[in-house]
Amino acid sequence: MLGYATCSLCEASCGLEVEHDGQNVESIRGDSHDPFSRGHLCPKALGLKDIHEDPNRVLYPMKRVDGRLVRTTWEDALSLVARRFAEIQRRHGKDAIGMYGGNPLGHSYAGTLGFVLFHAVVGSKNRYSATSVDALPRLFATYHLYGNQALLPVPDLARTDYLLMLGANPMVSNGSIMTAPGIKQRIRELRGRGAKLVVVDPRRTETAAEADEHVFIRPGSDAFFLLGMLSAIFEAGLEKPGRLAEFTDGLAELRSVARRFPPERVAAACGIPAEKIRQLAADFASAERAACYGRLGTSTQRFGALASWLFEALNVVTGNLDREGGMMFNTPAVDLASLAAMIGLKGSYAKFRSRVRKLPEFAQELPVAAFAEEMDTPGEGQIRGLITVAGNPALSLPNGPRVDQALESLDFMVSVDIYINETSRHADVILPTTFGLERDDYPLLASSMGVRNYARYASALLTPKGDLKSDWDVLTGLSAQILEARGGAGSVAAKVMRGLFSVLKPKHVLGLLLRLGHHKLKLEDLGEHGIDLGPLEQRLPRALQTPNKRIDLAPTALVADVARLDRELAERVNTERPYSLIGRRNLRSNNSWMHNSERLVKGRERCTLLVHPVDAAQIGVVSGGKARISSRVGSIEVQVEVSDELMPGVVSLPHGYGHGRKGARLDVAARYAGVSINEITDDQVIDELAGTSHLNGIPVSLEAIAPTKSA
Ligand SMILES: Nc1nc2c(c(=O)[nH]1)N[C@H]1C(S)=C(S)[C@@H](COP(=O)(O)OP(=O)(O)OC[C@H]3O[C@@H](n4cnc5c(=O)[nH]c(N)nc54)[C@H](O)[C@@H]3O)O[C@H]1N2
Ligand SMILES: Nc1nc2c(c(=O)[nH]1)N[C@H]1C(S)=C(S)[C@@H](COP(=O)(O)OP(=O)(O)OC[C@H]3O[C@@H](n4cnc5c(=O)[nH]c(N)nc54)[C@H](O)[C@@H]3O)O[C@H]1N2
Ligand code: SF4
Ligand SMILES: [Mo]
Repeated sequence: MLGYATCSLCEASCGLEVEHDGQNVESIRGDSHDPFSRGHLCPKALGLKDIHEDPNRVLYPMKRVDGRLVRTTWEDALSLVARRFAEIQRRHGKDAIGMYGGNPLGHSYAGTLGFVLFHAVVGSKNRYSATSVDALPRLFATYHLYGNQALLPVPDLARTDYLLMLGANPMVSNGSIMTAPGIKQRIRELRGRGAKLVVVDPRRTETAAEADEHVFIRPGSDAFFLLGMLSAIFEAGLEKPGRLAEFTDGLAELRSVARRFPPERVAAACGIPAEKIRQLAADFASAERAACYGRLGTSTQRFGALASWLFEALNVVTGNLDREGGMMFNTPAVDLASLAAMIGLKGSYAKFRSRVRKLPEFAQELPVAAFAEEMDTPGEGQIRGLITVAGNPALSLPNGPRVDQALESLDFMVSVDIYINETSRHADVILPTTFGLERDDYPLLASSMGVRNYARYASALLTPKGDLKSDWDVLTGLSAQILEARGGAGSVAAKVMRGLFSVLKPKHVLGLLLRLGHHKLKLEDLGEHGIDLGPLEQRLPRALQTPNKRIDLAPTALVADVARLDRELAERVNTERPYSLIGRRNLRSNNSWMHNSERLVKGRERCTLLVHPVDAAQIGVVSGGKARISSRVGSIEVQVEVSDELMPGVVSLPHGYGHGRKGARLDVAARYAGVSINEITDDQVIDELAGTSHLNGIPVSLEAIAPTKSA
C-alpha cells in the first residue's frame, strides 16, 4: 500500500511516498504533492529502508553481564538504569550524572521534548550535545542580538538578488539552518532569474561550482573578512539600515569597531585582497535585496561567535534583515521561540561554568570540549554515570581517543540508541528505539528554519521489529522510574507522571502547540502531504525578545571579544604545523553513521585527505599515496587525493569515520572503516567566547609515508 512520510535524516525533511505492507518497505519516492519538497529526494532516503531492515539494529533492550551485552526486558533495563542513576546521584550529587544528546534527536520532535523533560528530572549541570560542535556560535549570536536562540533568520532564497554564502555547502548538506528541500533546484532558480550567488570557502565546493563567483578564504578568518566588509561599507557611507534603525541599538558602536579593521589591515589574515573585499562590500550593499548566510564553516572555528555576529550585523547595516529577499524570520506553525522561552531555553550565557576548566554554559548546556575532562578528572562533581541519546561522541567530538577512554572509565553508562556504535559499545545498558518510518514525525526544529512557511505531519507506517520503544517513551519512562527510585516525594511525582503520560502522547502535545502557534492549526489541517503556509513575512520588531525589544547590534560580550581578534592579527604562521585542516561532508553519508548501508557506502574510498598539488609535490605524495597528518593531540595515516579544489596550505578530511572498533556491531561500516579526523582535533582549543570546538582551521603537519611515487 501507499503511505506518506517525512524523511528525518536531515533538516530538509523531504516528503516521501512509501510503498509498504506495514512490515517492510517496497519502495521510497519523493512525494510530488508535498508543496515544499516538491518530490525532491536524495540518495540517503533509501537508507530509511536499509536501517529498518538492518540485521545489526538493536531490537531488544540489552544489559551487560560478565562483560557481554545480553538481551533483557524493558522493565529490567529501565529499573536498572533508574536505580543506578539514583544511587550515583545520592552518593555523589546531581552533577555526577552526565547527559549527551546527539544530532538525530533534533530530527525527532518527541525525542526533543522527551530529552528536555528528562533533563529537568535528572537536574544535572553536566548536560552536553552536538550543538557545541555545530551551531552554538550562531545561536549565541541570535540570542544576544534578538533575545532568543531560536530566532534564526534564513535567506529568502526565492526573492533575493544577491546571496553571499560563507562556510556552507548546501549542495551536499542539503541545507542547514536553512530548511530548503531540493536546494540545487532552488539555487538554479535563483540564478535563473538573474540573482547572484557568491561562495566564500577555503575549498571550491560542490556549491561553489554552482555559484557566479567563488572566493577562497583562509580557514578561521571570516570575522576578519566581515569586519573588512563592514569597514568598507561605513567608509563609503553605504550603510542603509532603513526601518531597522528605529529598533536597533549599537549601530555607532559597531561602526567604531569595524573602522579599526579596514580591508588593507585584514587582507593578509583572510587571504583575500583588499580590493576584493571592497568590491564584495560594495556589491552586497548596493544589491537591491541581499542576504549574507553563514553555516558550519563560520561556526566551528576560532572566531565562530564573532563571525556569526558580524554576518548578522552585515545584514542589519545594509537593511537586509527582515525584508523580502534578505535574511528573514519565518512564521512556523509551532512557535519554537515562544516554546523555548516558556521552558526556559531561550538562551542564557555563563550562568554556571564547568568544574575543571570553568567553561561557560549556554542555554543550560556545557560545551563538549569539557565532556571528556569532566569524566576523567577525579574530584567532587566528576561525571560517574552517563546517558547518551542518539549520539556518537566517541567519533564526533574533538580528541576522540580521550572521549573513548573516558567512556570506558565510567561507573555506569546507558545509551538510548538504535545501534551498538563506537560510543554505545561502552554502555552497560542499551535502550533501543524506533526510527524513521517506524514513528510519527513532525519536523519541529526544521520547520522553524524553512525558507518558506510549511507544516507537515506524518504517522508511523511500519511496525517496528523486535521490542522497541520510541525515544519519547524511553525518556519519559526513565524519568518516572528515576523519580520513583529517589523515594519520598519522588514516588508521588512518579505516580503523577505515569498517569499523565499514559494519556498524553507526543501527538497531543503537538496538537496543542499547533493550536497555540502562529497559524492556529489543528493536526488534521495538515493533510497527508503537508501544507504551504506562504512566503516569509516581516516579523520585526514584534518578534524580538531582548529585554527592551530592540536589536542589540553591539552586545558587550561580542564587542569585548574583538580584542582577541586584534591580538591574532599580529600572530605569525605556525612553522611547526604549517597546514590548516578543514572538514568536509559527503552526500551519501550522515555524520558518523549510515555507514552500515551497503548501497550508500559502496564505491570509491571517501575518507581521503584532499591536498593541493603544490603541497603534495612539496611533501612528495600523489593521489592514492598515504600521508601522516599530525596535530598537538595525535597523528593519523590517511589516503591522499590531490586536488586543486583547495587553497594551498589547506587540507581537508571528512569526519565520522574510524569504524571497525572492538565491540561495535556495524558489520558493513567496519569494512569501510576509514580513520577518525577527531583523533587529531583538540579538546583544549575552543572559541573562548562561545566555547565551541575548532573543527576547521586546525594547525597540522603533513608528511608522506610509503607507498609514494615521485610526482
Ligand atoms: N571533525 C568534525 N567533527 C564533527 C563535525 C565536523 O564537521 N567535523 N560535525 C559535527 C556536527 S555538525 C554534528 S551534528 C555532530 C554529530 O555527532 P553526534 O550527534 O554525536 O553523532 P551522529 O554521528 O549524529 O550519530 C548519531 C547516532 O545516533 C543513533 N541514532 C540515529 N537516529 C536515532 C534515533 O532516532 N534515535 C536514537 N535513539 N538513536 C538514533 C545512530 O546510531 C548514530 O550512531 O558531529 C560533529 N563532529
Ligand atoms: N550528506 C550529508 N548531509 C548533512 C550532513 C552530513 O554529514 N552529510 N550533516 C548534517 C549536519 S549535522 C550539519 S551541521 C550540516 C552542515 O551543513 P553545511 O554547513 O552546509 O555543510 P559543511 O559541508 O559542513 O560546510 C561547511 C563548509 O565550510 C567550509 N569551511 C571550513 N572552514 C571554513 C572557514 O573558516 N571559513 C569559511 N568561510 N568556510 C569554511 C568547508 O570547506 C565547507 O565547505 O549538514 C547536514 N547535512
Ligand atoms: S535531503 Fe535530507 S530529508 Fe531529503 S531525502 Fe535526503 S536525507 Fe532525507
Ligand atoms: Mo550538525
